[in-house]
Amino acid sequence: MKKKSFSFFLFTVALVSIVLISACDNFEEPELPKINDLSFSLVNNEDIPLSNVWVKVYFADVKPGFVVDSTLTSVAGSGSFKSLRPGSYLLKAFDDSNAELGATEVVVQEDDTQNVLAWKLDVFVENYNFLVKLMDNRQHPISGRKVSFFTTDLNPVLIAEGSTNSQGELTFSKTVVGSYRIVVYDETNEAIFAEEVVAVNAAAPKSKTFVIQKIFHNGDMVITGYFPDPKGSDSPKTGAVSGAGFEHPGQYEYVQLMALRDIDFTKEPYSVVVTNSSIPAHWGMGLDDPTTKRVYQMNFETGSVKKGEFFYIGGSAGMIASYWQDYGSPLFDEDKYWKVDYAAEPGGNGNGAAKDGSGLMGNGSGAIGLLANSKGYPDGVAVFKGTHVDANSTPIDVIFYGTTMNFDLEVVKLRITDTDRYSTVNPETDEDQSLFGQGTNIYLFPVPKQDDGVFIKLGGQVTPTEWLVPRSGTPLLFNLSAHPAASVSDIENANDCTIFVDK
Ligand SMILES: [Ca+2]
Repeated sequence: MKKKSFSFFLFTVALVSIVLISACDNFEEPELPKINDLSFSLVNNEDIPLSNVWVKVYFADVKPGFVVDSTLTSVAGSGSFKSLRPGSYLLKAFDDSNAELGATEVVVQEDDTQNVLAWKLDVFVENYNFLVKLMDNRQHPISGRKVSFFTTDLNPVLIAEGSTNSQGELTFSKTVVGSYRIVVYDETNEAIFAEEVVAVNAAAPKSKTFVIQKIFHNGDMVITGYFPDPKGSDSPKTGAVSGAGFEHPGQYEYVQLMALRDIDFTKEPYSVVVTNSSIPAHWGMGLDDPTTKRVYQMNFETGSVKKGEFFYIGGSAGMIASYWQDYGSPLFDEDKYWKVDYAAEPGGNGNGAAKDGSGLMGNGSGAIGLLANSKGYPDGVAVFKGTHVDANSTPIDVIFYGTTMNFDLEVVKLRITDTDRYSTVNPETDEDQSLFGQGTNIYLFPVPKQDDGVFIKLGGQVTPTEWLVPRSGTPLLFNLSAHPAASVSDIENANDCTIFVDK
């Protein structure tokens, strides 16, 4: 009995198993209802996006009055519905007062990629052409600048963008009433340069002008460095012997410049005037007093320079980094360096006495690192077109170096020009300020540590018309004792040297 029961049990288990297994084999998963998304864009007959429109979706056939879903169009006139079964639907658009603007039938397809609807409605939308104009501070148009129109929401939406044309203009057509943030990009068209929120409506102006301030200069050449205090004697007489028996080939101080166009000095002469630790009356003071050492002029009347090249004017040694003990530094190329025997010869055009014993440019004293922390008076270096410089002459470029403004503006009348650091008009008050020391014209470039042989690289980035990056002044320890391999690369191609941008 027991045995039979057990056999029956086994049989039953086997049978049930077979039934279960076969049931599993035949089981069909019920098909999930297919659901798709429908996205749409809504414009009027002028292709103006219809924003803030309520769009409701209804079943077209069954339950026609039943609202399946609804959405508000974005500022770009777009919207979407999620999770619609394939089939026929009716879309209706309503304005903000719930008046129906129009309707359209749409079939949601099995293939979800088909479910994109471009929908046009015959609706008038008030709109305007909005003009953005970019000009520099000399009223020249600025072309090729990216300008963007954004909404003013917390999450701004880009409405349109483009580049200014040769007139510096960009028109945003079909701009609907609203408030927008206009973004003007910088020269790289990446970073924001300026932005402003404007209202667009019937009463508001339909244009906006941005003035992009540029740092214009007036130079055919600019001052890019100076070596006012070489190690050892600054201004020995040619042939004098010092150090460990070194016979000086000339003097060692010089100014570095960069040409911003090709210039043949035999046809177009220029001049450089420097002041020296003193209170000069004006750049041409030597014409009034030939014995003064407060100014010294050096002329470019020979040779030529090429656009973007560095060149030099200074002591007749023509050495890059003066001397040390019994040997001199490498020389500048002859055609890049204008030699002036400032120890023996009076200044160009009779402007200033020979500088024997006093040096061309003033030195500082004390030190913080490679810079002096004290200098009695600021000194200046100015470039003039032509070789006649008098009290009324205005330079084409000018720098001043020092540690403190210390002179009497009633006595010292050194004219400046518009540069990266000085301005003939006070940018805050619009008052004329044609002299160094007046108004905002108080920028001082650094002074090298005394008698250590420090060159000042002025740096910055310059084009033939403007400073893209203003000059500042970085010291370079530049003497043969510390730097026996001194070369022009150190002051022309290294970090912090002035960069020419030809545009
Ligand atoms: Ca000196």
